[in-house]
Amino acid sequence: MTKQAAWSRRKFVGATAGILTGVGVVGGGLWLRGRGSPVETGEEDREAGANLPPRVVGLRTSGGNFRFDPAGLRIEPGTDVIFLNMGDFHTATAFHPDYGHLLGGDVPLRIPDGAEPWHSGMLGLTDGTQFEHTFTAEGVHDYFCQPHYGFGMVGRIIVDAGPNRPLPVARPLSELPKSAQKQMPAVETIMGAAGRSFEWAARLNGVLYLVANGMEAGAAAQRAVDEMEADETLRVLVKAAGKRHALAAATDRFLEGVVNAGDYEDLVARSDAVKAELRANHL
Ligand SMILES: [Cu+2]
Repeated sequence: MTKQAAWSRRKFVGATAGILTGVGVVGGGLWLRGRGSPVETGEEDREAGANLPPRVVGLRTSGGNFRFDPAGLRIEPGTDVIFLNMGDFHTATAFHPDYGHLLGGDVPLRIPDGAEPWHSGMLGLTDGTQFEHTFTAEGVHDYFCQPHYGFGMVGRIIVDAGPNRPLPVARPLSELPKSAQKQMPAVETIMGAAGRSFEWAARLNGVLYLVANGMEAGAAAQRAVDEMEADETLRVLVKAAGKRHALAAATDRFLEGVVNAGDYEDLVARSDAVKAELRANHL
């Protein structure tokens, strides 16, 4: 199931109100964990997730470096993922033999048997700036960017049906070029502690996405990313994932800032303040 996502101003307002509620739950859970209290269950994680911003994978170009941001993501069955072009021209395309023509040869199958393949089209050139796909099949879904495959622009989304299921198995990396092997996150990375930082990166992109779509559609996403130095924000947050209580607190304030910001300049100022605080705490 594939559709173009369009957020109206009204949806934006509703969604940001939801963010505030969701963050209270998640932030509280993380604080408890930081203090050595019982770890929240996957169920609670899922309930909290319902109120969070959408998961958005950025398609990025920075200094000759082409990448999906985040490169890995763990989701539950039925999750919509938005692929958002944040500069240059990119695609998000499943590794599936149907798309062999896009790479001038054979493309190996690297999504689960029977899963629906997807191809965004050329975002930023012919098919708009964003593409949405609903992931239903359990397992490892590998994908690539057509124009930047040679630079190793690949990503991995794992659909995980819960803690009682076996660890997902990826197809061998040896069938991919070296550059792609280097950028593909390991299953263990996505399923382990680092997966949490991928999740936050996708949610934070989701915030930027909502803000951008609330202001003006399309090109505003690029402006939001540029002006808020999202790259730096994400890097700092990912690095902070080892200190989760601080990460949760900072993220709470960042998202509160999004909800309460008077205008775009105010939002940027609030974002800068959170980043400065993270830096001051050596995160
Ligand atoms: Cu690309």
